[in-house]
Amino acid sequence: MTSHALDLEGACRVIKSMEVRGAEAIGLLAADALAVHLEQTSGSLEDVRVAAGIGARRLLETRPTAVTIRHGVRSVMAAVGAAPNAEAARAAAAAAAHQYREDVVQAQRDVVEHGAALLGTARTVLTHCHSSTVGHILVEAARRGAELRVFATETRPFQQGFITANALAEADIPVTLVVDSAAHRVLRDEGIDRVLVGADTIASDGSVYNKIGTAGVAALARLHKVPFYCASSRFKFTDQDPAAIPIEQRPAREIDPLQRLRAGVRVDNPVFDRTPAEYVSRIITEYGLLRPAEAARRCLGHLPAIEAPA
Ligand code: RUB
Repeated sequence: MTSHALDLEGACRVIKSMEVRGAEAIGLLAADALAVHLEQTSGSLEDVRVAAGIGARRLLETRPTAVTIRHGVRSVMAAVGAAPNAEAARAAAAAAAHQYREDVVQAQRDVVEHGAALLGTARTVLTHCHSSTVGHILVEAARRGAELRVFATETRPFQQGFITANALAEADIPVTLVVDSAAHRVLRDEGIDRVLVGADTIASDGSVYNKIGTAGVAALARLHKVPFYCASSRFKFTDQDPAAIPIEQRPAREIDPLQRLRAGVRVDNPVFDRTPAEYVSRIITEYGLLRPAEAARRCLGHLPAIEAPA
């Protein structure tokens, strides 16, 4: 599937359904989809701006925790806001989406470089969920000769651990899939020397919002004195008040697809959690390995100040 082929509603649908998932991918798709939507919007500059505002809101609603959608959408909105006429606004939106993609891809390359160097020659790693950033780090480290052994948690309820496990197997990296509740045993018994996860959002205090269960793995890593690393480019950082970062709730059927529960049983399905900064040894950024608060300061300092979408 090429993201460029999608209209706004199609993009919202595949992001919401998680056909396209992972913070980086959904931010890129959101920026592209908004630009394509504006290319298809005729009329005055005011018409383009109104369409941009409505489209931005639709995209932001799809997966509220991931700040990458906000960054992608804001890049396009800023370009539209600065344009003198409708035609220029449409062209600027397309250019901004393209630039956003280039910047995100380059930043991830740099993160991967630092991450692969961190892993060195031989490491046993535990990871949670599926992060494209972590996946690329592991593959690159192996390509450079690291004799990796990876444990991947299943990641209930959506089971993104299967994506991680299959991708690593495809790259000939020895990988073992475990259920989430095995994290304690694995950290205690399997000689894990690094935990490595991705991020959906990182707050200015350095706390990491990532797939539900990440905070538990981090607490267990602390218990077992295993360093816990998060791999993230600047495009995951936000200066929003941490208390205001929404945690996405997804439908109960993702936990109970066979509908075995009786009426009256409540299901709580928050799909991200917050790992406190003190549980995070270092964040692997494009600027190197940094302590969480320093990573936030550096990364936020390199993000353009862009007005929030209307
Ligand atoms: C995915 C998830 C990933 C981050 C980072 O959650 O939590 O760890 O998004 O991924 P979901 P990436 O499956 O609900 O989207 O490194 O690819 O940006």
